[in-house]
Amino acid sequence: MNTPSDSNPFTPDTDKPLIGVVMGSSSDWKTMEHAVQLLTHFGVAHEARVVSAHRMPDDLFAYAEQAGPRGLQAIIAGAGGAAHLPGMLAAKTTVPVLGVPVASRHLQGVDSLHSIVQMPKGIPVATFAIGDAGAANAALFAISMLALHDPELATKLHAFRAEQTEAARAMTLPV
Ligand code: RP5
Repeated sequence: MNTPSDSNPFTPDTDKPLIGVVMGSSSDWKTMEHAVQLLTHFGVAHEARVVSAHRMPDDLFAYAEQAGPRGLQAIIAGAGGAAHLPGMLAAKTTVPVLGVPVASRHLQGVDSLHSIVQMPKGIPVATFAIGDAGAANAALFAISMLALHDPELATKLHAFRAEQTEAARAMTLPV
């Protein structure tokens, strides 16, 4: 069976990634890099790679089957259009799957959102907003889950929230 490709141009695998970031195509990177940037910012061990549900289904199954044994705590999966990647990962692993709908060319990601969010009862995918905000929030959600058992990470997360609050309070309007 094929294993997930390690020849893609994205972040190099760490020795022991806690979070897997996968996407259906390199064209999803502009969206999914927002998740990777936050994981990097918080110092969370992660990996990022292309795992296409339709173009490399054997790799998808292998990735999902190996996710638990490899120690992944969550998988952030982004895809656009007929976005089956998050749901099929969730079908093959009990590692939490966080789905990110990528904006599609013709339907602006509404198709992606519906494809990811409308899972059948029994196979959950936590679904986030379409686009950059969804990718960033999926990473923050994964970080929140890890922070439950990592006080140092929890402190960083509180500081991040406090910075955001201060930035919002400092906002001015042109009137
Ligand atoms: C999906 O098809 C991918 O997640 C991507 O959003 C979309 C288009 O892929 P490309 O044709 O740009 O490779 O599988």
